[in-house]
Amino acid sequence: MALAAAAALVAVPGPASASPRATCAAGRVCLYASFDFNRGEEDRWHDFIGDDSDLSDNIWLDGDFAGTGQSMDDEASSVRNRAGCTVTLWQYPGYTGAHSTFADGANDGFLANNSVGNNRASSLDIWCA
Ligand SMILES: [Ca+2]
Ligand SMILES: [Ca+2]
Ligand SMILES: [Ca+2]
Repeated sequence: MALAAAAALVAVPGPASASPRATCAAGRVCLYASFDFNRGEEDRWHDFIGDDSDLSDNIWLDGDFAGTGQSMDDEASSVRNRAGCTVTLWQYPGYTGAHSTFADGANDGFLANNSVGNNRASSLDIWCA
C-alpha cells in the first residue's frame, strides 16, 4: 500500500503553473472530487495513465500537485478523458458494479446522472492496451 501510494505520487509530473481543473494532459484521465472539474471548489484532482483496480489507495492532489491525504475512493464527481482511448469508471474495486464509459476527449462535469454515479467510483479501466 505504502509503496503503491508513493509510486502514484512520483508518477505525477508536470509544472505546477497551470490549474489542473482547466486542463488534463494528453494521454491521461483526470478525476475531480467536485462537480464541474472543481470549479468554485477546493481543487482536488488526480490523473491516471493506466488502469487502477482500487482507488482506496490513491489520494487526491491539490492545485499545487501535492497530496491532500484524502482517499479518492467513492469521491469522484467529474472526469476528463484525454487517454487517447475509451475509459470506464466502475462502482466497485476490481472493475465490477455499475459503470460508465467515456470516449476519448470526453468532459463530464456531473457524474450524478451517469450509471457509475456521484461519489461512487472505486476503479478505473483504460482500454488502450
Ligand atoms: Ca489504486
Ligand atoms: Ca454526466
Ligand atoms: Ca465505490
